[in-house]
Formats: sequence, C-alpha cells, structure tokens
Amino acid sequence: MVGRQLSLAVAQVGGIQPGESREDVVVRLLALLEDAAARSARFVVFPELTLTTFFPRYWIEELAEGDHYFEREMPNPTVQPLFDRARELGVGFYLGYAELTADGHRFNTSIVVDSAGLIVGKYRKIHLPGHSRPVDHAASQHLEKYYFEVGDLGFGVFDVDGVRFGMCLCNDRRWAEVYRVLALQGAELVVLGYNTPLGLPGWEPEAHHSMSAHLLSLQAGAYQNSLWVAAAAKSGTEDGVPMIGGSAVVAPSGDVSARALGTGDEVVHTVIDLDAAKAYRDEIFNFAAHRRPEHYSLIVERTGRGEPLPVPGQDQMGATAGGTRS
Ligand code: ING
Repeated sequence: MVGRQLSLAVAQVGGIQPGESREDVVVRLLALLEDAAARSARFVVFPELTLTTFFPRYWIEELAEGDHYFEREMPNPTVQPLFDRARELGVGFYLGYAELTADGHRFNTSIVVDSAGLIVGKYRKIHLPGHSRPVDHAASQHLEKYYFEVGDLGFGVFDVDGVRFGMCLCNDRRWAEVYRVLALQGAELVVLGYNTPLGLPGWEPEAHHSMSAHLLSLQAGAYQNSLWVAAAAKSGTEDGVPMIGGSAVVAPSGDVSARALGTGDEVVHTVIDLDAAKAYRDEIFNFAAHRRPEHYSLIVERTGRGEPLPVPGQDQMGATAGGTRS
C-alpha cells in the first residue's frame, strides 16, 4: 500500500568559483530546477550558501568587507528568476544563503518556499563549526564562527504544501539533538544543504571517512526519528579546495533511497512515501510510549563533557575518585 507520496529532488551544485557571479549561479540553479521538474519533482533541495563560493574558507580582516557575499533581502532581483520559474512550474524549494539583516546581523540561513512561491519558513544555522579566527598557516580556513552569529530562530517545523518540513544546515546534521527536536514537532522530512571541505585544519582525521560520517549522520537522524532526510551538497572543488558530494535522500528505515554519483551539478530524484514512517513511529520509535525525558536532563543542562553523575547506591568511580570499592 502506497501512502502519501512526494516527488522530491535534491539538486547537488558543483563548485562555485570565486569569479562566478550570482547571475551565473542562478542560471545553474534554474537548469537544475528544470531538470528536477522534468522528472516530476514537486520540491527541490538546494545546498547551503548556494549563491556564492564557500567564502568562510577566506580570512577577511575587516568583516564588513565580506558583506558582498551576503543577501540583504530575499527574494532579491538576482534570485527572483528562480522564485518566478519555480512558481510557474508549481515546485517548492529549500535554498541556503548568507543573510545580512537590516540591523546588521549576519546568519547562515535557509528558507523553504512553497509551490506558490511563498517563503513559508526560515532557519538560521545554530551549530557553527570551525573557528572565529584563522588557524595558523592553514591554506584553507573554516571561519563560520567569524562570519555568522548563532541562529536565533530555533529549529522550526513548517507546513509546505501539506507536508511537515524541518530544516537545518550542514554541521547541524551531525548533532542528534537537531533531528529529535524537529521530530518532536512532527517533522516528516528534514531538508538541509551542506558544504563539507576535505582536509580542514584540525579535521585531518575526518578526511578519510568524511563520506561515511556524512551518510552515517543522515541515516542515524532519519532512522532514530522515523523521518525522511534530504541533503544537498555544494560539492566538487572550489578555489582549489575539494568538497564531498554524497547528496542523498534517506528513508525512515535509515536506508539511502537515492544518492548522487558525481561531485558536479546533479539532480537526485525519488518519490518518497511519507507514510513509510508510520510503522516505525507506531512501535520501535513510539516516542510517547518509550522516551523517558526524566533521565535525559544532562542533554540540556551540560554543554561540554563533565564528571559522571552519582548512580544511586553505587560507588562507580571509587578507584579514580580515591575511594575504595564497597
Ligand atoms: N561544514 C562542515 C560539516 O559539518 C566540517 C564542517 C567539515 C565538519 C569536516 C567536520 C569535518 O559538514 C559546514 N559548513 O558545516
């Protein structure tokens, strides 16, 4: 029995070189949109920071000198053609971009737009990886903590053409709390974009299993929360820095339903059954029946790693705490 279906596309975008204009990029995004619509897609996921090269790899001494990478309004004349064509095609989409607010705040932002071309929801990235100052002698930096403030909109769930969408951005996908907070609000599908460079300063150990860690994060999030996940990479090589591809759609079972094969511009399309989650939600991940929040307090009370909590009636840290085991 096939349930509520959504014809869904993930639009992977290959490298955007520093010299590419937003107009050049929008032409590429329009081509991906047309391709997705031709395959019957009703929603398209574009990557994080999709309108420019991944500029947090650069150190710019004077922050405001990087503001040309930011959008002051959305939509704006440069991306309006994407909004117009998507509305003509009756296709909704997720888009990531750098947001500069009227009162001077900078965020790594994404929006979901419905099939009528209306912005239904906005999200501002909460888990900002990397550093706020350059790492010495590194050819490429990861300075999201320098360019962006921590998002102030929480993790919202939005009704897009009758489907409950959750949104996040890139590094968020590595944190279990994100999917759980969205799932507790009834999200059926979490959409996200990402830019995952290889060989970043301090992340060298990650490089050799970056694809497996990426997919593991999506699959765990989908499976443990009985929801679909769709993730779009900005991939390929940008300004000499390689970034992983691996754009994918993951089912509530945790299985990868569809996946990009290359690292360039590529549409990944599949028709998802939103009711496939029901079996999991009714039994193994029936949150109301099985979750015990009274035992989870550390998750919201502690930020970093700390000391073990006392276990009632046990001296579990006897030796290391200088005590003696009973
Ligand atoms: N990018 C990366 C990501 O979380 C990163 C940061 C790279 C983390 C490599 C770990 C290893 O996929 C963004 N933009 O968050």
